[in-house]
Amino acid sequence: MTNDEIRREAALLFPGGVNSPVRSFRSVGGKPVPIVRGAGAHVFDADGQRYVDYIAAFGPLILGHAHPAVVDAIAAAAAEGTAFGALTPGEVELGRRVMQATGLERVRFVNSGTEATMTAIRLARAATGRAVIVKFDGCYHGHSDGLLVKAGSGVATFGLSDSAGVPAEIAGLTAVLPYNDPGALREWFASHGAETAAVIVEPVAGNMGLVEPSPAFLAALQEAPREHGALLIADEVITGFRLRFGLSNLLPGADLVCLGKIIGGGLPVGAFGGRAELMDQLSPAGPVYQAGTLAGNPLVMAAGVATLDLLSSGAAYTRAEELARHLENGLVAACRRAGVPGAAVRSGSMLTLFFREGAPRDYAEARESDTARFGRFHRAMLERGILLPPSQFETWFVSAAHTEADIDQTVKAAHDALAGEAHL
Ligand code: KE4
Repeated sequence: MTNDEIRREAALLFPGGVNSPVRSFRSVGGKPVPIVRGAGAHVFDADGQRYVDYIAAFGPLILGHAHPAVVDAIAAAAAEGTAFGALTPGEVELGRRVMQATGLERVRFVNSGTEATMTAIRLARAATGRAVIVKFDGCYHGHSDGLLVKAGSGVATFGLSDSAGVPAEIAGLTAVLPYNDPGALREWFASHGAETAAVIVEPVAGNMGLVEPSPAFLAALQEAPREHGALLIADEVITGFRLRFGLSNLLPGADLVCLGKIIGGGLPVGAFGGRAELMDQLSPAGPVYQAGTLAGNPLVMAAGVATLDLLSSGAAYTRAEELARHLENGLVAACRRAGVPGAAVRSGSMLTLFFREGAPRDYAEARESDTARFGRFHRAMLERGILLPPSQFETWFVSAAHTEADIDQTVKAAHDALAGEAHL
């Protein structure tokens, strides 16, 4: 099938022609690119076009596509059976590695980041006997009802539904505060601390584009909830095992941590963990129910074990970060030469190029970016064989499989793409 044939048939089968909205390319214009194969840092569409890939499946593929050791591990596991609905050695193998690298006393595997954050919130509500959750504008924690909430009119207000189908009664249990605003967080707790079960936060925000936390914000996150008997949930679905071999270490005081993406090596996964006295409130040890037919699936566990074993030496992080720094510098130079306002924000091997002056401190500032320019840039880069995440508000991922040649090709493409932009 060609790109067009796949798109045509997908449009008849799936709402919006995709199985996850961002893949539709609607926010950048143009048509979604059907990918048929990946190898290392490259992916290939159904028409045979090769791209240097910075989507990386939105984070899991820090080792690149189809790493032989990961593919072999999945194949070997599959040959023994794909699912048992029973305890398996693979869960123990991956669980041990996750706990050794993160220091979490207990962990539970689920099938997505959404399930991880949804259940961590349920656990926090049970542990505190409180109902209210705090999240931050621009952070995304998956699509469970209580997290599809947008900021109200004021600075720190109870949320409004951000999706049809989420009743106001549910949205109203989630407060939405500005990211990187320690004052707003402390003010919230001063007036609503007694009813707040937990705060959930991305230690480095990856869903408004990459926005880094200020030290004062990190401090407030670890002080204010604790002062009021609330829990801190660190959503490390992106940052976990991305910035280093383990957690980001930006929120060491978190009571619960959510993981996903990298720990499944590209297969469907989520996980959450924390102190035993908290986690042991989960069924069947305790009264908080959560379950999943394919939780701890042996193929996912095998892919995760192979991935973490390849990451554990730390060499992949050094390599990926070095290449990402090279890309960051090249993008900044390309914007400067073209006279285009641009800010490259990088944390380890993840980065975002914002078409605005200066790195945004929160979602309001990220939204000031020239998204129309990003759409033109995305299409121009695609024409030059570079596949970027199809939104100004997503994060680019560099893998250990990228090469200097890939980065040079990307930087040259950016120069060419922006040169054509300067007059716009
Ligand atoms: P999933 O349910 O998509 O596995 O994970 C939800 C999630 C939770 N927490 C964070 C910090 C996340 O970034 C995500 C999902 N990330 C998006 C892209 N940034 C997934 C891409 C998509 O929705 O197609």
